[in-house]
Amino acid sequence: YTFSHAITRKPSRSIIAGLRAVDTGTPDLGVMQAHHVDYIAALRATGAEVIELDALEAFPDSVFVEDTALCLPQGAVVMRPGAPSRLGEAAEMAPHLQALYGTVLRITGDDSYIEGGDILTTETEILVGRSARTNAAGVAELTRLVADWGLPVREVFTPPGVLHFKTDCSLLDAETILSTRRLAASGCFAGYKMIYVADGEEACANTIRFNDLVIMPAGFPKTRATLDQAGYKVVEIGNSECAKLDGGMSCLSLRF
Ligand code: CIR
Repeated sequence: YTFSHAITRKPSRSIIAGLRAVDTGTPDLGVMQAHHVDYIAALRATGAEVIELDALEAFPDSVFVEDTALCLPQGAVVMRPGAPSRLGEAAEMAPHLQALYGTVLRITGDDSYIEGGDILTTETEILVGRSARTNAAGVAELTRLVADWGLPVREVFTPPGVLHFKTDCSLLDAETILSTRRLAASGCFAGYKMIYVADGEEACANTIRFNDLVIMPAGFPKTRATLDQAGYKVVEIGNSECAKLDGGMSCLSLRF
C-alpha cells in the first residue's frame, strides 16, 4: 500500500503540559521541533505530500495527531479520544479531513471512547486494542461505521501499563508485524509473520512503515540491526522529547 499523504501538526509551547504516565523530565520544545522537522523530511523523501497544520496551544498533546482520526482509502473516521484534555483535538482535525476526503464519519456516542493510537490496520483487518483510552463502546461504534468498508474490525487488548496498542507494535509490510513480546504474548497476531524488538528496546516498537521507508526512533541498535538484516530501508529519527510524553513515530502523523 502506497501512502500519498500525511498530516502533521507543529508542536505547541504548551507541550510541556503534555500527558505522561511517568514524569521523566520536561520536554524541550526546541529539540522537539528539530526532531519534528527531520520526521517530516523523512515522510516527504518518500514522495508523499505532507500537510503541516499549525500548533494548537490549547491542546498540549495535539502534536500527536494520530489519535484524532482513522484514515483509510475508503474514508476517514474522526475519533473520540478517551483523555479528557484531548477530546477537543478531534474536532480541530475534522475540517482538514473534510477537505481531503469524500467520506468523513465520526464517533459520536457519549459513552464511546477511541484513540487512533489503538488502531492497527493491516491488509486484511482493523485491529483495535481496548486500553485506558479506548473502550468497548468505542470499538463497537467504529465497527458499525466501517461495516461496509471491506475490512473487519477485531477487538484486541492493549496490555496494562501500555498507553496504546500501537505503542507496542507496527505493521512493516503486508504480512509482517514488529512487536514487543509482551503484546504478542496475548496471541493477537496469530497468522502474521513476526519480528520482535530486542529485549530492553520495547520503546522502539512504535515505528512506522511509510512507503519505502521504515521510520524508527533513534537509539535502538539491536532492533535496528534486525530490521537491516530483514532488508528494510530504515531511517532513525530522534524521539527523546516525544518519548517523555509516551509518544513515538506513529503518533506524529495521519498517513493515507
Ligand atoms: C498522550 O498521553 O495522549 C500523549 N502524551 C501521547 C500520545 C501518543 N500517541 C500515540 O501513541 N498514538
